[in-house]
Amino acid sequence: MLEVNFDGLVGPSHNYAGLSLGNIASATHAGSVSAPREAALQGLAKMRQMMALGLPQGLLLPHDRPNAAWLRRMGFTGSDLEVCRAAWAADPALFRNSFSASAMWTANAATVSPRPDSADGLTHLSVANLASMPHRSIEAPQTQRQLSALFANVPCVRVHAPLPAPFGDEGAANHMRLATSHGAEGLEIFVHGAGPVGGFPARQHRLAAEALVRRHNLPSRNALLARQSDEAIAAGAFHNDVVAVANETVLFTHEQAFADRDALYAAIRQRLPEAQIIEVPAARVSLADAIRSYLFNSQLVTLPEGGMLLLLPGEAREVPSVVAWLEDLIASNGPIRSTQFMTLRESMRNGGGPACLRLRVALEESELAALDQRFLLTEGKADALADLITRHWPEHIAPEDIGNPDLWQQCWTARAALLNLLGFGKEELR
Ligand code: SUG
Repeated sequence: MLEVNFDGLVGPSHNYAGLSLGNIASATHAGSVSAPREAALQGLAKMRQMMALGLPQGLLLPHDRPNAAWLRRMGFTGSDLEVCRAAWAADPALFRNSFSASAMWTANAATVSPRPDSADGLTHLSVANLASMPHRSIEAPQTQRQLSALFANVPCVRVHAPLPAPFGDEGAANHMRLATSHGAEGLEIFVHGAGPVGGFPARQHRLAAEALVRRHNLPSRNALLARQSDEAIAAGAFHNDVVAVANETVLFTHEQAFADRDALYAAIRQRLPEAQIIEVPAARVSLADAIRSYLFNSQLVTLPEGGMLLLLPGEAREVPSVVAWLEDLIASNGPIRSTQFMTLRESMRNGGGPACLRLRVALEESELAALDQRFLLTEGKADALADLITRHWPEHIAPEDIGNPDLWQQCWTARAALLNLLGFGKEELR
């Protein structure tokens, strides 16, 4: 089996509205001027880099924004434009939720249990409900439509509807899988919070984690629940993937990521003796530095030629404790052999690093061929996308622009051009 990364293409409405409580980057940059065109090109460059490494790459599409359908459910009436005008006039804060490009962070699109782990031999995907944040709770219907289209002709894949609110489920960002290889039976770790910490919400609910284990048909030997530490949430780790990442046998984690790390490590070692836990001590990299640098929000990938690569955000190079630790990591000759840095500044300023921007799915070669190929990237498609983004995505969005109908129209037109380029009908994914 191989692992395919599906990155969220950054949408034309990418902006800094400060909508995510507990996400320090989002709060810090609230009210700044965004650069959607640059943001989308930065994300595309990361996808190309993955392909250059010899890894298959897919993409998920930006959602329809502003989301008039959602505003209509909130009681506004008329045409899409009329609905948006009325919503902006009545409640700009509500409107901003409908304008967010947050679907770009596809690590929050769904939780994926590949079929070697499930008792029924099926690959299970559960669309995340993202119930904790209004702007993110809007994503589920369009995400479900895209994932259903993507896997429509792959027989052993089930796409499940989101879990019921209020049990917050934020998808793969709080899920890690350890296995001797992508195709081997694996151990899945579901990480959850336990109530608000220091005014910040715990976005993944324990009951949601338990429900995912049940509906994905995971036998108890293949599933573990772990609680995020309160220190991590209070320091700004609003998702577990801000403080830990796993790939095959490696768990790369901060010392303070989990509430009871000794019990977790012991359970992992007991079930998967091959597991290699690379723990970064707080004495080397503080939680604050880990979150500032997004060290753990890196993509940890197995290269076709063997060995693992850590693909980090450029910001990690600006934090001396992280740089020093990475030097020692590479010198240690462990499973992580190399590092690369990507510029993802626009997404990072909203708290989205390399790992947030992708959803991983382990698939057989034959399943890869059976996917809806419109969601797979090739060099030629990447060139065409870059050209389309350059022509249609706004260069900048300032806070006051968000109420401008010309900008709404530009976003709708840009998305329509994208759907057309990739071969989707106008209403196919709405
Ligand atoms: O949910 N930011 C996202 C970032 C998600 C990162 N994903 C992972 N860690 N996997 C969030 O907090 C900011 C939007 C704004 O403020 O406009 C935002 O939604």
